[in-house]
Amino acid sequence: MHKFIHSFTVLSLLTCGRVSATPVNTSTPNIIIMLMDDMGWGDLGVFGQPSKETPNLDKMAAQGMLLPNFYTANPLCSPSRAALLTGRLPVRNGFYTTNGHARNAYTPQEIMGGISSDELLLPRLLKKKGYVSKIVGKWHLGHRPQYLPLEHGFDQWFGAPNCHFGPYDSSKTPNVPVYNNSEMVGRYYEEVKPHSDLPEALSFIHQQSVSQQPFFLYWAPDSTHSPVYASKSFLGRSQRGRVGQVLSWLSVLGIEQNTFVLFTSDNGAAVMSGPNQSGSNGPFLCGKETTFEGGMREPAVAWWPGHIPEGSVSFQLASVMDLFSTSLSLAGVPLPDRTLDGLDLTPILLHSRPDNNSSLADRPIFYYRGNQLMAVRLGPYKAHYWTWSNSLEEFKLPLHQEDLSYHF
Ligand SMILES: [Ca+2]
Repeated sequence: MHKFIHSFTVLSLLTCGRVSATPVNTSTPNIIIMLMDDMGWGDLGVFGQPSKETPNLDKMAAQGMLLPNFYTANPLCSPSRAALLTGRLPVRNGFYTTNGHARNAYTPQEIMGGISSDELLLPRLLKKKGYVSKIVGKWHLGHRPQYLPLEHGFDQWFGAPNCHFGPYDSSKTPNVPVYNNSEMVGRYYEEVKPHSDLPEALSFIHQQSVSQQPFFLYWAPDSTHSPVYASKSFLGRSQRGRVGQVLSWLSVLGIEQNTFVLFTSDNGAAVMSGPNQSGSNGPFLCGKETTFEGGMREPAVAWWPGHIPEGSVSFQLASVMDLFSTSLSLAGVPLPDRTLDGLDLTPILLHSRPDNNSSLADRPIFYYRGNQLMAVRLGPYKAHYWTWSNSLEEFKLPLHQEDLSYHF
């Protein structure tokens, strides 16, 4: 109950104007990565989709930088998230599968494995500069105790190891557990509703603002992943508001000029769940699970008032893996001594000088599924080496067998 009272207080402050300003400390700016789930490139109004209304994201882009050529490292949740947090391709960090040619790694609720303990995740490295890190939302890098977020550098966690699948009514498939740090506090649809993450994020930001410790918030709500619901306050309305509430909260606390925010998605819209349970990939072909543009190209907006030029657009080829190196650069933490696939985007984000950095201008984007290199993009060109489609034998399988082949 205490948590909900505190969350209510935090939300109430949003309407009460600015509170005391925290001194700007750009040497260790706060870092917020907003990672949506299965949101497509075409789901943002700012990209021209006429049937989408995303006023807060459009405003975020107007105040920051739009990145139309931003990519994931894999068109499925788990390997994409592993790549973001390690700065490495799934074939390098080990989060991939080879069973089923060019299928994707994925962590269903009954999986035994998870992210390797040999991998260095972003929050662990940020700790070198005193950052306090919290993940709010979906983890999806393994649900066994040794794979959970607090074992890999996060200080706090509120969320679930998997999607909000269900609701289930069978004891054979119970609903997904939800954790507060290392303690399970309930299950989706039973004790916890899928839309419970925002107060946790706002409360964490407030706590860190008061303590004046730099923070890393990895906000990974999975509300845009099917099954899709609308909470009562948004039912029947197309306009969302949660991103706007986070940004407004930074302004209320007076830390907006000391907080770097990057909004993106883990993979393209799941057009196979359409039309009612899927987003839009705009003009791009196919979607989630594929290495066509609809599966790999993600909406992306960078925001840092006073540092990122307002209303700017960069066509730099960029990747979720760049968020690893970029965050370390912003925090002043040296890159770890290992092969990384992400690049430091700060020359693009902070100065808009892509022509001055040839290493960024010439970088390729690799499209993998499993350990199969499917395609490469370099500059305006994309080469497809291999594509995947269902076999005739698979189409003949009963539906439940087809689902199993998808998972593994
Ligand atoms: Ca996803």
